[in-house]
Amino acid sequence: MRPTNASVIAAIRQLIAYTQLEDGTSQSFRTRAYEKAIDAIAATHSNVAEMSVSELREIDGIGDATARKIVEFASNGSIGKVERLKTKFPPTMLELMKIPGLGPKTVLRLQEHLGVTDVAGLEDALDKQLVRTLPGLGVKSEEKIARSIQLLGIHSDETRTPIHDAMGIAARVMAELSASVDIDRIEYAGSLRRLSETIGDIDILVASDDAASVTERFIGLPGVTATLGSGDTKASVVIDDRIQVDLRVVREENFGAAWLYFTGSKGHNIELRQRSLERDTTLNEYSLSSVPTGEVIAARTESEIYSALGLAWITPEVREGAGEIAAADAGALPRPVSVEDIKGDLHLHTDRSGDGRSTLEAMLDAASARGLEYVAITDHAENLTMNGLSRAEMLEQHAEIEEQRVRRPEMAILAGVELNIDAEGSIDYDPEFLELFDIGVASVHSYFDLDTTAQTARIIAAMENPAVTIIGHPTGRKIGSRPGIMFDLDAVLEAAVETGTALEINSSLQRLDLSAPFLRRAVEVPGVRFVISTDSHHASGLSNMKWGVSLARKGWVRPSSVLNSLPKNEFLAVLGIHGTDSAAEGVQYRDDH
Ligand code: DGT
Ligand code: CA
Ligand code: CA
Ligand code: ZN
Repeated sequence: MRPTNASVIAAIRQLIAYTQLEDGTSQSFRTRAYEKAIDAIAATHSNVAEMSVSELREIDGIGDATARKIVEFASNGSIGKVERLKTKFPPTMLELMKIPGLGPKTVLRLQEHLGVTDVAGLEDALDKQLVRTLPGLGVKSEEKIARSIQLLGIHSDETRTPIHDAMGIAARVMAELSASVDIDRIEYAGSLRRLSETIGDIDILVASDDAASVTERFIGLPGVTATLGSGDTKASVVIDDRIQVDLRVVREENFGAAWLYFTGSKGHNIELRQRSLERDTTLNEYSLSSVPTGEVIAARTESEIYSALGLAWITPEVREGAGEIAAADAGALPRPVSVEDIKGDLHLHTDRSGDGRSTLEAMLDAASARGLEYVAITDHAENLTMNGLSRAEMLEQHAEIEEQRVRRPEMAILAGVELNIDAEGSIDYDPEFLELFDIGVASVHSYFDLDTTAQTARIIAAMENPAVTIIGHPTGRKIGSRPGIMFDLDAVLEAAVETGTALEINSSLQRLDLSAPFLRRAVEVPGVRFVISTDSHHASGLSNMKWGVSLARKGWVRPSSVLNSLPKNEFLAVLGIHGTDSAAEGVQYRDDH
């Protein structure tokens, strides 16, 4: 079977990492060409693995060298150059490059001078204070690297995968399996369904009457690099040398019981089983049955099982064995936020931002298609290196937004901005210019290394600025690659209430920021308001709203505390913006009081 575009992209990403090591820099002409090719493949609807070199070269963004590598990968399942470089640079060196502060140059020096090629070796070298002896490195960089390793929770035996990567692999495996064999239903379970930040293994559940065919196809899927075990109704494989995927096949009438069991968590399961025994019933992966008669009481859906246990269905994100069953029993679990609750998206970039990929028009089309009543266009402000917009560009955009308001009278289009919080908590532009915006999202994009006191102070200072409505991705963390800033959450929450600043729940699976543990603390503080935003850099990004909503559920966030669940007019009123339905008069959203 031909590899999918996702597998081709994964192969090119690996090629990029090895090329960076070969070139000793992350910014070479060659790696830029590969990156452009990835963008091009991501944008095409055809399967690039089925194309010839000349067909590939016709795609804008794919050059001759990359085209040849794609064809090579499509026919051999590997790229010769990567295989050669693997003998020179062990794959564990790629793990090292993910540590903040370790670029290809430093990783090469570690190998050359200290023989360090993996995280365990690096930790050892840090302990012996050897890293500071390398050219270009000192005590400070040594401390920074040690701190990154600690904060990221990277260990030499770390085998967990960031949810963003695991979700992509799960989606690919599920699509490929559904396409190759007849199944009644397919869903993911386990930590992935609970929206854990990192995933140990992916659990997939299939309903089918022909389990043997399903498991047989499963172990033969493209991307399978090892089979760990297989039987008639279950199998485990490794995908892309990277993550284990467990498959279970059940009959449709048992699907609910199996889905409940394999979603876990273990703690939740144990408490549920306890509760079921108290009712003279027994719960396992097949059904909930009566102890005295053995008769099946519920098995087909999760709801039927919860209901038989005297509970309303519990959303998977909160199934952590952390008090959710007692809360559900007492009717104290919040109603889970749903995508339908969300009426607007308040963090969107257009291609005016250096890292934005779609036009204003395309972003608004995507918002309309999703039925949104309002949006905020929040391109990067000028202080962000490379990606920010000058004042002149902002003014040009405001004119463009005016035109769109006339063409889309039903949608409130806010002229917003994503401001950069500097080390002291100041933001871009000046107060007069900032008055030209309807809404401001202020985010941390720099100075990740300040101490907790300084981080707390800069966030609070930003909240006190009248131009700031929302704090974007408050910690700035990227799961698995950047720890994010540390601040005093209680102080920040108090300031959020006092200043009426909303906290963003960023929907990107790489961020999931604020995190669920922080959200659970934030919901305890009366008056804290949230917004769930996608932070889209492409029109396709608006569909990530489902992850932000899922994160809000995991944080026990009530829909009523989510600002962008309000209908348009109420939302505009809360912001103190004069909404008007008459676009012809020229819409003025800004508050002039
Ligand atoms: P992971 O893979 O480490 O990210 O976390 P999970 O929760 O996906 O764990 P996994 O894959 O070992 O098992 C999937 C689910 O199956 C787990 O959440 C609950 C259920 N399960 C597995 N083993 C047991 C067990 O020994 N007892 C109970 N009650 N449930 C189990
Ligand atoms: Ca799992
Ligand atoms: Ca598993
Ligand atoms: Zn942004």
